[in-house]
Amino acid sequence: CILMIGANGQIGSELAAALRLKFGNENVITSDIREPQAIASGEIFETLNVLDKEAIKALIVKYKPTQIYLLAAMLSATGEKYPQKAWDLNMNGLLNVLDLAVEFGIKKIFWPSSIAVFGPHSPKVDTPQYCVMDPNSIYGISKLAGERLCEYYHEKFGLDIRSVRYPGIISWRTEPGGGTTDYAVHIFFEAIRQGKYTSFLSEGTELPMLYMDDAVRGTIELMDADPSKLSIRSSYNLAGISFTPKEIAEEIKKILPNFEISYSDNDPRQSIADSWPKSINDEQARSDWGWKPTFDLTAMTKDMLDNLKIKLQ
Ligand code: VAH
Repeated sequence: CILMIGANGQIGSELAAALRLKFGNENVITSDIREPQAIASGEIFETLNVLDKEAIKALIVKYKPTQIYLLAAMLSATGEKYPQKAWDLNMNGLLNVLDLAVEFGIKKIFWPSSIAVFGPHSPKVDTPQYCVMDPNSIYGISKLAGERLCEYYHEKFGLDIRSVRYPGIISWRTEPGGGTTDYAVHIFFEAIRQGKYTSFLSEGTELPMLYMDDAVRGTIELMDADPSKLSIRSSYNLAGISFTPKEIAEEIKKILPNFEISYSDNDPRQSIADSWPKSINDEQARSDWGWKPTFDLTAMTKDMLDNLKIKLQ
């Protein structure tokens, strides 16, 4: 079975749903620091603090998982408010899972990295798999260190750990919390709720993004891939669609002509966004395991608004 740690978050909640569909409810044990609003019948949930190594061990002994997905982390914007807590959660949470995976011979591990591992001196356009990486957010620093640990545990202990550098993820089922790319989710919610949105990132701030459906499918494809094909054991670049707040607002106006966007300035998240790439080269993932995104800006915008019209009515 699969043990998922951090299953209530933006990615965890949708990855859990996809894994339940693929493997059955009884084979997906979800966990997070607190109970979710609702647990559907047949779903298995355990409260778990990823910093409590004994508690993780107890769940491994109880359920004997063959795979662990570690999605618990503090994202970039919240991390800048509580850097020590972000480092502790992101690093010691990962180390607990890595050590227990070696101790119990867990077959496969998934751990998400982020385009936040790139920094001011990384190439901004078509950012390659390998390049200068000088992240200056505690979140990015913890993800870069995490990538080094993943590769080390693979080389030294033979751990089959797999990872992708997610761009900003766009989804409608669960609102994200504490990220810099969250504007690109909130804009859709506000477009339906208010017909207008004030962006905390400037109109020309281009960032790499990926629609949740593509992110979930790509993650499962990576986990299903033949390990001999995987040349990267730090974390794979993944690319979807790069756009600016201005461009996404224009796309929304094609469906909601009265939508209005405005911009606030000197938001602390602007400097985080400015340190990140504008677009990502994901050639290695495409050639190693056949990665390919399917949603473009138009398709993503339509899917988001169609679903939010129902969800928010
Ligand atoms: C964040 N959504 O904004 C996350 C992600 C690339 C962005 O890491 O912190």
